[in-house]
Amino acid sequence: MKFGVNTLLYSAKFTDESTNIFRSIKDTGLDGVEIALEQKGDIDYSKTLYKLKENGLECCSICGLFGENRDIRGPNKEYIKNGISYIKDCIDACVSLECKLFVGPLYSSVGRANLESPEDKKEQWKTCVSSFKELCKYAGEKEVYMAIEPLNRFETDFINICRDAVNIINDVGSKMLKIHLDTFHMNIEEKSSGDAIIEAGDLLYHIHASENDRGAPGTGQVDWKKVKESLKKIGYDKYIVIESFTPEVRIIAKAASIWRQTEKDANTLVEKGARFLKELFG
Ligand code: LER
Ligand code: MN
Repeated sequence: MKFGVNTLLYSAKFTDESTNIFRSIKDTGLDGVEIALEQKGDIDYSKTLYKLKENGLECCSICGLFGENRDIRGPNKEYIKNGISYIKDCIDACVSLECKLFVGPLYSSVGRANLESPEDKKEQWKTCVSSFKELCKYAGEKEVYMAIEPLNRFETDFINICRDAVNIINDVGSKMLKIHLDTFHMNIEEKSSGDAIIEAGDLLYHIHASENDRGAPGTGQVDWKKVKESLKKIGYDKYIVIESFTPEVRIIAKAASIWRQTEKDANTLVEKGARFLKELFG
């Protein structure tokens, strides 16, 4: 098992200057950084890779940011095109950063949570499967996996539970598509986070560790004991990435509905979370 942190804890937009957080990330004993890439060209990949290596870290994953106009489930054709081209850019970024995994709610834009008719939903599912087929071909050529993250009901109406992710992966039928589970979302949507992890099994390629209040892992109501037992049962040996937010990063605070401080600052949060997770998983 390896541990990392998502850069959204420190800034909304990751830039070349953001690499100055690597030293303190390394000091908390973490192994990797999940870079939230807003768009191609935001960073010099070779400089970032150099800075990661200089600090004894790796890019464990790139996480996608899906605003309203990036949406591969349609029906808006322009949004589908934007979504596909952005995901391909992120896959290219993974290659440049020597990283094998692109993660997040790739299937739709975050915050799109509507009451769709069954017919429209069926059509969107078909469109999404077809977009994923094209993307999986590209991902296969680049040898980068994509792991899709179910989100809670307030952030999407499309893929809320692990079963939904398994279903779309089966329909796409590619080995490049995997599952990414987030303890915050599971805590809201699953009957049991432990059972969801078992259901994902070998398809589970990524975990976001986040409390029920989006604070430091280990300080809230998430059933970490069950999470740990299930991860052990399936032999999970990949990354657990702390994804938390503070009101300091204003744009993300608004997007993730973070209205109050759970810790003094981002560094305290990541230190607490890292200590807890490392102790838990021994
Ligand atoms: C959003 O709630 C989330 O969990 C992120 O990982 C998705 O971008
Ligand atoms: Mn997440």
